[in-house]
Amino acid sequence: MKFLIVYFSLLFFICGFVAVHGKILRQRFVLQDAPYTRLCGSKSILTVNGKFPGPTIYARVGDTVIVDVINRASENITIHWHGVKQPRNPWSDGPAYITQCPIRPGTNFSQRIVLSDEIGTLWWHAHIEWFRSTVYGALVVLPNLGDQYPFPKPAAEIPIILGEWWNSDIREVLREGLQSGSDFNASNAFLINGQPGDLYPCSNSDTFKVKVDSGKTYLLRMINNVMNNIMFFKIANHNLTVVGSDAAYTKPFTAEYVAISPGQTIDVLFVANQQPSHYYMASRPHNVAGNFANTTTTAILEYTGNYTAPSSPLLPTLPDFADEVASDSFTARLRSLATEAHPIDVPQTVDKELLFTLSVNIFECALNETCNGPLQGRFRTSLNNITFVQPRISILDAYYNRVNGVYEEDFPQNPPFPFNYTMEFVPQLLWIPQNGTEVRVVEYNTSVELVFQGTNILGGTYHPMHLHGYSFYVVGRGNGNFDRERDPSSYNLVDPPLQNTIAVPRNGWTAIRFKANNPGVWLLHCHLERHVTWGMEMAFIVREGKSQDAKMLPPPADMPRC
Ligand SMILES: *[C@@H]1O[C@H](CO)[C@@H](O)[C@H](O)[C@H]1NC(C)=O
Ligand SMILES: *[C@@H]1O[C@H](CO)[C@@H](O)[C@H](O)[C@H]1NC(C)=O
Ligand SMILES: *[C@@H]1O[C@H](CO)[C@@H](O)[C@H](O)[C@H]1NC(C)=O
Ligand SMILES: *[C@@H]1O[C@H](CO)[C@@H](O)[C@H](O)[C@H]1NC(C)=O
Ligand SMILES: *[C@@H]1O[C@H](CO)[C@@H](O)[C@H](O)[C@H]1NC(C)=O
Ligand SMILES: *[C@@H]1O[C@H](CO)[C@@H](O)[C@H](O)[C@H]1NC(C)=O
Ligand SMILES: *[C@@H]1O[C@H](CO)[C@@H](O)[C@H](O)[C@H]1NC(C)=O
Ligand SMILES: *[C@@H]1O[C@H](CO)[C@@H](O)[C@H](O)[C@H]1NC(C)=O
Ligand SMILES: *[C@@H]1O[C@H](CO)[C@@H](O)[C@H](O)[C@H]1NC(C)=O
Ligand SMILES: *[C@@H]1O[C@H](CO)[C@@H](O)[C@H](O)[C@H]1NC(C)=O
Ligand SMILES: *[C@@H]1O[C@H](CO)[C@@H](O)[C@H](O)[C@H]1NC(C)=O
Ligand SMILES: [Cu+2]
Repeated sequence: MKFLIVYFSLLFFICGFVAVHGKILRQRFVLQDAPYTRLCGSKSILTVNGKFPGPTIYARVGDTVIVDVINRASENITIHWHGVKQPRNPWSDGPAYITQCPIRPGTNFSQRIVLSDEIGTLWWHAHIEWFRSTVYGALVVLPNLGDQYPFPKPAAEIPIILGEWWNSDIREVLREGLQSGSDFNASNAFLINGQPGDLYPCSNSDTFKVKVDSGKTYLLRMINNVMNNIMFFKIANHNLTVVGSDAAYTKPFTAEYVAISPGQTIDVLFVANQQPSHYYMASRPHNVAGNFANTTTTAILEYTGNYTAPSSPLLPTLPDFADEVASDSFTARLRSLATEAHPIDVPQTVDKELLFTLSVNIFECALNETCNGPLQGRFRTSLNNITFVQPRISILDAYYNRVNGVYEEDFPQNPPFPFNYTMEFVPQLLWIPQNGTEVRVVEYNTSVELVFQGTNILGGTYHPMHLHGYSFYVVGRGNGNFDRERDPSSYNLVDPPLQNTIAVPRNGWTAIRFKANNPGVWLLHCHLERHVTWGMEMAFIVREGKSQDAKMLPPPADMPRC
């Protein structure tokens, strides 16, 4: 009896303290510079374990993965575990100067990736400068042993990671853009699993190929790590059935193509039910603003068996790059599975209503400088008219250790100056934002509704918004200005999708809800790299609750220092 009590209190202590429910796994990530040849040229890129894309992490629901990140590269680095909520553990989240200082060359940091209810496909990527262009990989969260998928068991699971490739050094692309104030150079190619496919110059041998057996069902775990575009994806002659997104199951729906945001994951099934042959899978950007290359990346689906393959596989017809309806209507079809076995928990009431505008702006050029952005100024971006200025130490460090002067707590709950956000010609007086390192403080357990409102300043575009530390329910979306009187009546509070990244339509709005039950400092940002670079980010500080399991864990001893 005594033994049992000790055992139970020990168990309680362990669970209550580190919240471990599954297994503890361990993995080594060695950051290194590696030479790489692509598209008629060679350059040095930053990689993990010399691989591009980096290693896939496999885990099961509720596991904790300890990743020893060892920086043997020439650059400061941080790694973010995209879509992992990290309950009470913001220390390992990864965004540079938000939750940690960079891991400097020659140093290391053991990060704890604490999974809870995530199930399906997630991923990891560098979260500093533009290094995620080559430092990324998949994080697959399988069901617990003995649990089934809520869809037909696939014969195989195939990761499809979309990427974007520049022939130049990525540091130069970033530096040049920042210096000139103009848009960044367009990329040279898009990639599927690190390969451009054979429609680009010198790329015949650089094509990802998948073998399939006639009649079988396959699961594609799609991840969009493209830097600056939503992507369309399609397989010639094969329909796709969406079954999950952002590590949550969805109500299955069949589509001829997928539209996937940077930061988003989508799990799709397809059946190899066509004439045995070779078929292209293809992906190309959806873009309505900014520099981009209208090019197509391909992979090849090859049926097994004895047949004569065509000299060139069939290429699917993707939606036009400017087709906003094709992109929006796909995103609008996502719904949570919401069954007894996979219930959801949408906040039905709201304690805090927030409205954030998303704008592309300009700064005037300094007198002694030359700028090539709009109106001879510099591109900036903002949330509620504040363009984020990176602090010198991490906000989490400053918050936890009460260091003054690093950030301010005045991030506005509503736009500081309401106007017709989607009007055709926004007066120039409204184009210039304000500098700030501003956070929004939220009390523990608050039920938050956040409405993202696109603006038409400098033309308007879509914004894939990503929140760290949480998944959120996407309860509503629409065109034009959000109307608090009218629009909530059309919310879906029954089976809204649970996402960590959501594309807010151009000149439209999107409403999300989440329960602020994960204390810490959590970044909110657009997942278009050009927009983050120009300042489209802010952080929430979610305060601790009273009970022990509502408090942050203490910082790890090997936390990098600035
Ligand atoms: C990390 O660095 C510390 C200090 O240099 C060293 O003691 C430790 O062995 C390193 N850990 C790993 C996993 O390399
Ligand atoms: C960006 O594009 C310009 C114009 O084509 C070119 O001169 C410049 O070298 C490019 N920069 C990089 C880093 O590729
Ligand atoms: C794909 O779905 C569309 C509409 O749902 C249908 O018209 C078409 O026949 C399907 N194609 C294949 C190859 O199954
Ligand atoms: C974009 O590429 C597609 C496929 O190559 C082509 O059909 C289309 O005309 C291109 N659009 C523009 C505006 O270049
Ligand atoms: C493949 O089919 C051809 C023509 O039908 C036949 O000559 C050949 O023997 C077959 N090969 C195999 C491995 O079955
Ligand atoms: C312009 O002047 C500011 C201060 O007046 C200085 O910080 C900046 O470095 C100067 N820029 C250039 C390009 O000389
Ligand atoms: C806002 O601007 C749009 C586009 O010009 C216009 O259609 C709409 O009527 C305006 N809304 C209001 C409330 O003025
Ligand atoms: C943003 O703030 C700047 C500086 O205060 C102001 O000039 C501008 O009008 C504001 N824009 C909006 C859209 O509120
Ligand atoms: C905003 O801050 C940046 C430094 O991050 C500075 O270069 C710029 O001049 C500031 N602009 C304004 C309008 O305050
Ligand atoms: C959090 O809110 C829920 C109601 O939504 C309540 O049942 C629970 O007790 C609250 N927890 C804490 C720690 O405040
Ligand atoms: C690397 O990070 C450290 C710590 O913040 C900083 O002092 C240093 O300037 C950074 N190095 C570069 C090249 O950005
Ligand atoms: Cu954006």
